[in-house]
Amino acid sequence: MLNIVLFGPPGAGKGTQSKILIEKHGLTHLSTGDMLRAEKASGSELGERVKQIMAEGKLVSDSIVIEMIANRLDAQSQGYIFDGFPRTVAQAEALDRLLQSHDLGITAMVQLEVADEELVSRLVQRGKDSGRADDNEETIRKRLAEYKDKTLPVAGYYKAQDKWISVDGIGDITAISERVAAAIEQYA
Ligand code: B4P
Repeated sequence: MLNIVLFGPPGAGKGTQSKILIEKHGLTHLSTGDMLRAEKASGSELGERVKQIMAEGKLVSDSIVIEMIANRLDAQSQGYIFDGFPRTVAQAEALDRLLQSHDLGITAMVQLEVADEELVSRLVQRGKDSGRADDNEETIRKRLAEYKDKTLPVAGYYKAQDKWISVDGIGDITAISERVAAAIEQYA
């Protein structure tokens, strides 16, 4: 069973590469960004609470995202892609505990490496195409700072477990997916 953490800064291609991996391996896609946007769109009380945090480019609290993930683990799943989660070391520790309680574990963490200016340019373009509120240059810079401060240490957490793989995330989407596939094969 494959359980992959797809990791990288905002705009690195996590959502894009997740779709390709899901088709190839029949995995369950768990994207905390998608879940939070769905909460916002539903107008729920939780959605109202996270709306402002996301618009400011900050991270939503660990307890909210951990609970969202815990509620979506499914005994029938053939494996998971964790997309945009864990984003803090506390989330990574909680994920390990959660998976262990189901006799599961993370197979590998794939980190997509992309330079900041390329990230900004991709996300500004997506903002124009999709109207996504947090894809404007000011918020993107804040999201990148939040990534470096709180999320990058998560790579060290998986390095210490010998589960970390770095993949060049610049170039053609298909070529990147081949790099990701080759990286995962070392662990599968
Ligand atoms: P996310 O939805 O996870 O947003 P993201 O980091 O921007 O990644 P995304 O998957 O959307 O982008 P992708 O790289 O695929 O999070 C949004 C917010 O939710 C966070 O800021 C935070 O507030 C909150 N949140 C989510 N999870 C959380 C957690 N665990 N804890 C706390 N808070 C949390 O794609 C970007 C663009 O690049 C696309 O337009 C794509 O088409 C393009 N692209 C992809 N690959 C490319 C390539 N090779 N070349 C050119 N363009 C490419």
